[in-house]
Amino acid sequence: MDFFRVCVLVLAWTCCLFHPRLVLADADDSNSTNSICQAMVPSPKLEMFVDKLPKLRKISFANGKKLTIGVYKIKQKLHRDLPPTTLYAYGTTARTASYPGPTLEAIQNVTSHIRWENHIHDKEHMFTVDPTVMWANPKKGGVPMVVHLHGAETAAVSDGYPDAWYTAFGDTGHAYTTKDYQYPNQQSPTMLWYHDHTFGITRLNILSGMAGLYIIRPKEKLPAWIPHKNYEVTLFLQDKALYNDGRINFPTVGLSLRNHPHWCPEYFGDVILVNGKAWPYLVVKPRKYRFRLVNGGNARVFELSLSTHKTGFIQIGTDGGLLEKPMYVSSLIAAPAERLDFIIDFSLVAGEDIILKNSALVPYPDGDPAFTPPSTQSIMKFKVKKFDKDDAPNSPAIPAMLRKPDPVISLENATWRTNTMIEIADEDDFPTGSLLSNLTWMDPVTDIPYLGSTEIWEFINLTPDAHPMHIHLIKFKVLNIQPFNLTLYEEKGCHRFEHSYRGPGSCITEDPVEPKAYHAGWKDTVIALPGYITRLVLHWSPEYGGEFPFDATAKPGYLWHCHILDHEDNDMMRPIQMLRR
Ligand SMILES: *[C@@H]1O[C@H](CO)[C@@H](O)[C@H](O)[C@H]1NC(C)=O
Ligand SMILES: *[C@@H]1O[C@H](CO)[C@@H](O)[C@H](O)[C@H]1NC(C)=O
Ligand SMILES: *[C@@H]1O[C@H](CO)[C@@H](O)[C@H](O)[C@H]1NC(C)=O
Ligand SMILES: *[C@@H]1O[C@H](CO)[C@@H](O)[C@H](O)[C@H]1NC(C)=O
Ligand SMILES: *[C@@H]1O[C@H](CO)[C@@H](O)[C@H](O)[C@H]1NC(C)=O
Ligand SMILES: [Cu+2]
Repeated sequence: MDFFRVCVLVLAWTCCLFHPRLVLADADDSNSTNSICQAMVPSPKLEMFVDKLPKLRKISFANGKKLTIGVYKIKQKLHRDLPPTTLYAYGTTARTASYPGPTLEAIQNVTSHIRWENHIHDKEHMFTVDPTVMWANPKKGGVPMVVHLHGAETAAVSDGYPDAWYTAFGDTGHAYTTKDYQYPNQQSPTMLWYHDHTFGITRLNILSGMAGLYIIRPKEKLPAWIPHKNYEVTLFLQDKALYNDGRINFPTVGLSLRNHPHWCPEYFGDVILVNGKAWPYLVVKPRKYRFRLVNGGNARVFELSLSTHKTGFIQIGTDGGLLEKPMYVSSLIAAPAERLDFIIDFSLVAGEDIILKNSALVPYPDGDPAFTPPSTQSIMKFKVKKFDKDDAPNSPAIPAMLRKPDPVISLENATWRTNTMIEIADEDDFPTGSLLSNLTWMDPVTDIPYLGSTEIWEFINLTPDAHPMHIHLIKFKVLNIQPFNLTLYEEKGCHRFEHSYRGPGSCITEDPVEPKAYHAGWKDTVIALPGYITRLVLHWSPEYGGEFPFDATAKPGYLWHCHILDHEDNDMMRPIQMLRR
């Protein structure tokens, strides 16, 4: 272990200050009990594209069904040649629990009721908890859990507040009130996802399997241009590192041993799983398919492309629903928790095999090739069938406008909130955490928006990495992004960023520019690039205007945080308390 510690140290010194380098441990070490952060043993070599893409079980809320979903300890095969993997997974029963959990299908404007139960009877988590990172820490042991429906407009008591956790042994967090959650679904049809949000161990719980998809379906029939039924495919992406015996490899040894002996700044796995299988394949007909994708990984950003130039992606939606106009692109970017809704026309590649590839370097965007070994550059394969005279015709052309344009929101009286993102490091320059405006989760609430108000939020990213920022309760749009000189900041420090200020103490050198393509549409999670100010327009109202169908000012309130789970767990998370004017 000392050897790796020294290697990491030397490499970190010789490279840029804050990016620790990856040192691959020897595969012979695969039986060792220590797994070293950012120097994990490579996963076993597994043949790609041998497993079929799993079709996730669907449960519909039609006819007012009330569901009970528990978390259970299960075993599931993640690849043909691997023994079954132990997971904590959601399901209506222990027998049907799966990773990812069942896909829940709600209907727009029809409330869904779910009772979320904890059936994990392990006294200790299957992964190493770092007690120096503040966490739920239940008195009687066990695995605490609490469920957040990501992207949902819902009451705070149903939002999965980090301190509202509970165990199977009766311990609860101080904000716990109920296991019975309600989701009004009064928002545009889109794909959300449910996942764990427990204080300080979200990274462990989601990696262990606690995640699933949730689709809000429209009441009315879909327009004919949207491929549906057999031609709609959901894709849940996650990267994991695995041992030969099928176990998930999560670091037991941290990077900054003095400060956080077990916490790793970013978890990157070298096995890419889709719907719970490593590098699966899907047989498709030579026609259009709609794909609804979420990046459920801890820290890895995916940049998707196809192994052909004959067809590409037609992006039709993002986190919050349909885009106004389709985007014809050859690559798509999804940071943790972001959703993509896109169409691929396979009629242009009948009879061919197409690989869905990943080219993002991580930590995103400048990254390190060592965290992006060849195994992470393939995601899955599409085996496109030849034309058959009995095939139904392809779906009709995609219209130039997908929906009514959004009304323009006036920024006249908007409140500005300026937030910095900083990375803190120990004496050896190993990251020990990241903070929002230099505050921790435990600091008193400072973001107290009025119901119905409009705000402009600025994320000033002073770290070397992109952070996918997630705000609960509402959706937002990106106003603009503005570059500043990060080198100047690192050398001299800058303390004034407000309103594009450019005088002494500022590092801003250029005007704001148009947001990137991946910033388009209604978002609940947004990539804040390093060296940029990312400005958002937030409207603290329900999507359809008027009043929320619940009291949004009620306790315990909401939150915003980085969706790199390893950051979120280590204080890159802040509370929000809504206020009535
Ligand atoms: C690791 O464990 C496996 C199974 O227990 C065993 O066959 C193998 O020899 C071990 N390898 C080393 C390097 O100890
Ligand atoms: C859903 O409910 C909202 C708020 O009551 C309303 O404005 C909207 O028109 C409804 N949509 C549908 C499709 O019923
Ligand atoms: C902004 O505030 C002023 C003063 O209260 C008010 O007259 C004006 O209508 C407001 N503008 C908008 C767009 O709300
Ligand atoms: C952050 O806060 C700490 C005290 O909590 C202070 O020592 C430090 O200088 C602050 N850093 C920045 C960049 O403001
Ligand atoms: C940023 O600041 C550094 C240090 O002062 C300087 O060398 C560099 O030219 C600046 N870069 C830009 C794009 O202005
Ligand atoms: Cu982050």
